Amino acid sequence: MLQAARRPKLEKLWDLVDEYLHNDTESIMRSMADHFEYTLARNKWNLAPQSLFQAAAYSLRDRMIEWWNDTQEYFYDQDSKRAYYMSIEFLMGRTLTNALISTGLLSPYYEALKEFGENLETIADLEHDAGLGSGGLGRLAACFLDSLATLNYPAWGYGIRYKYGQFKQNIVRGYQVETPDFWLESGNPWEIPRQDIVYKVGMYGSVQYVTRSDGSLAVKWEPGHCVGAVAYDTPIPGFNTKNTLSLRLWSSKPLVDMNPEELKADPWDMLRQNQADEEITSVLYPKADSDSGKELRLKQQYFFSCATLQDIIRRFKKSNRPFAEFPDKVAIQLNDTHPTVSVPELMRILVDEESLPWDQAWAITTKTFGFTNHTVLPEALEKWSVPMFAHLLPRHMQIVFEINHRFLEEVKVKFDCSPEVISRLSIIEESNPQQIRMANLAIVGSHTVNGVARIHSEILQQSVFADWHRLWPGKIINITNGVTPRRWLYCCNPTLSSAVTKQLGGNAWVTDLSLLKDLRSHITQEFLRDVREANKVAKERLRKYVSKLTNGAVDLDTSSLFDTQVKRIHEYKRQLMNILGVIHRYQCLKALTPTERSQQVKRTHIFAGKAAASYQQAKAVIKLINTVADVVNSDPQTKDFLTVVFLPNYSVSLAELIVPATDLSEHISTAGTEASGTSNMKFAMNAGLIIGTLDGANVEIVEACGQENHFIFGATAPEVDKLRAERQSVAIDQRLYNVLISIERGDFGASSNYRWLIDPLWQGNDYYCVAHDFPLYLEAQQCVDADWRTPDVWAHKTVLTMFGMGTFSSDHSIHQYARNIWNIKPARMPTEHITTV
Ligand code: NBG
Repeated sequence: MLQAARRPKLEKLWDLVDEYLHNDTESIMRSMADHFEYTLARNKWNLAPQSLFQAAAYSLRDRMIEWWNDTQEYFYDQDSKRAYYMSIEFLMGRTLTNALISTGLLSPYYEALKEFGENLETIADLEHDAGLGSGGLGRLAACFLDSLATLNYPAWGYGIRYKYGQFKQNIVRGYQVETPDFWLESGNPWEIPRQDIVYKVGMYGSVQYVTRSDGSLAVKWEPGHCVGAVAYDTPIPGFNTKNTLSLRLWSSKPLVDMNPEELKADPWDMLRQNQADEEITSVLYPKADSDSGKELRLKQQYFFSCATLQDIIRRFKKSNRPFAEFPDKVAIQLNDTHPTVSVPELMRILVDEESLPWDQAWAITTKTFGFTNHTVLPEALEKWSVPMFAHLLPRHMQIVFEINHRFLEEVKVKFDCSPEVISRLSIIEESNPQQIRMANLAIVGSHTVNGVARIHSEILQQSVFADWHRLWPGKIINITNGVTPRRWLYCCNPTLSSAVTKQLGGNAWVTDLSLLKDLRSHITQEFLRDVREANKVAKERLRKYVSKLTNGAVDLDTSSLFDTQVKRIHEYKRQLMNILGVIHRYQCLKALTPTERSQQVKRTHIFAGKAAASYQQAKAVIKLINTVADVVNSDPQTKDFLTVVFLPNYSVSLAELIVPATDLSEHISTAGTEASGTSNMKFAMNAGLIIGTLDGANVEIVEACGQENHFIFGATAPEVDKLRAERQSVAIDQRLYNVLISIERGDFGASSNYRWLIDPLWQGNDYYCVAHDFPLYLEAQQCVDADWRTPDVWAHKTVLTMFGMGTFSSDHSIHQYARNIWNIKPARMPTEHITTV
């Protein structure tokens, strides 16, 4: 608790505060009862399970706050350099079980809830997922926070507190229907609103030139409008350490006093303006199909960048250091291009507000930022139109032009670049209207750029960012993604975790996953049995979930092979190829005699994932999967051998259920398109096998676990390039032909539903190489069936896979970021208060 030396006043108060809360069952029950009565204002007559969840969460939050305050003070005392992870998405999922396990308080809470007549699992299920992200990028940010805390690095996460997270997906007659996800409906007990931490964020207005006291000329931005950014903090506990970090999310609010001229306006206009201010942080990825939608997205990016930088600078200034030392104390990571407007914002603060000369400000800026690229898809490389940017952020526009001008001058002098190269390197694209290329700005403004898997970083170096790689060799590096083994093995698969702990004689592997490799050389029969048992338990859990979801209509056969593809629905991920393969299997089954059929491998094909609301092709895939499921599951000839399910509303907590129950997971993107993928790591860590292409992190996973243990197929990235360059039209394989004809015929409802999917294949307009890879995919699936028929072979492969996953922990990735990009060191607080799990 706060050190005596820094307790200026209220000695009495500190004496009282200095007592830590107790962690025995009875004290926890007492804390919960207090919250029940005083925080939730409930009485014993209305003890709803939801309030029990909240009381548990509040009481646990109290305990985390103690360690969290200590941690912040410890970092301050250590004068540690801190890393700041800026991300527009944090896909946190649920918190309760994870936080209990990290803090070592699982058993007293389990007992406490039992005393109250409830089961911890049931209570944990009541928590609403925090779905402030759409996929891998946001979930990676959440895994990284867990690792940063666990490894005791001084770090903060910064993002946006959206009122509505990623939409809720409903399936109506097979179609995806989106409804808003009001995740805060029952409140969010984990967050602490900091109404006292509010920053002013300016927008619009004009740029003035003013004379400083020394006679020099300064530029001053006079914003036309200001909004407030309020901090909401969530404690992030580390596993088996007291260190507890902060995720600070910003929420927008009106700042009437800051906009005095608006005070005179009509009160109704003012109200509308206030609502518009609040809307800045309403929803994740507002629709960008109109100019106002685009402006709102840019506003969100600037809003959170501006508030975050003010916060970081305020903290830095407490140490009374000169700005030259800023990069010695601050490392900021730009998670993809969304926070890139931070580069001109830091320049504006340093030059306009702190009066630093441009060159010094630029040196500070570029030593501070690192930039991670998460995709090679051209549509995801963000651009903003210059007129829109200049209207919203006039001063930043000037700064971006100046950065670009100086950069291009330097390039021309130092390097002999052709005009084409110069125009590709330019931050400004000379289109009509001109566009700002945010990736170029991020590269110029950062000292290091990284890709997220080896093949992805190579593609960045050799193609997407090839000019930059020639310009600054060594600047683009690779740090392969990872996932946290706490959530993705220890918590979500307790049976398998216990088996590993038993094998290794302790749970040190939870924070050092590389220990798994020691088990590779002596696989025991007992362990193989344990792995099978864990898989059975997980499958049974999923069976119950699906049965409840479908009101008993779908009862999964847990002895069947569970083949899973769960991720965002996108053409490049090729869920289409998967479902076409399922139709082929269905056709094969139909053609067999009952005796032959009974000898086939029984399979359950599981799909889940959301399609972006305006993405027609992806939505058509969802409709096709659901219709195939209806047909296949109700066909008396096949239903005992083949089941297809689409689980609606894919989320972190649904993944926690699906991952441990999966035998085979599909990562079948067209080679060269998936930057990394992280669910591949989750499945493999849970002893699942992979059917996949040599894309993203699959390449490294199969290298680590043995390619012979997985089912790798399809064109490689260079082959895909060649296919595309030569515009080779691939002949349609007979099996694919039969499948397409069946869809055309209306076997799965009106074929007009699937025009988006089928016509390009008939026309040979097959950018994602589905027709090329389809026969190879079917062959790989045949190999899967063959291995599944010999359970011993299968079991060995699963175990070898799991034991090969040591380097795919996010801990491993975070150590590399800390060493190779941020230059930060762990700062672990003394551990006397840890209760072990
Ligand atoms: C995604 C990639 C994935 C990758 C995650 C995390 C975006 C923009 N990119 O392949 O598609 O695993 O980022 O790096 O969401």
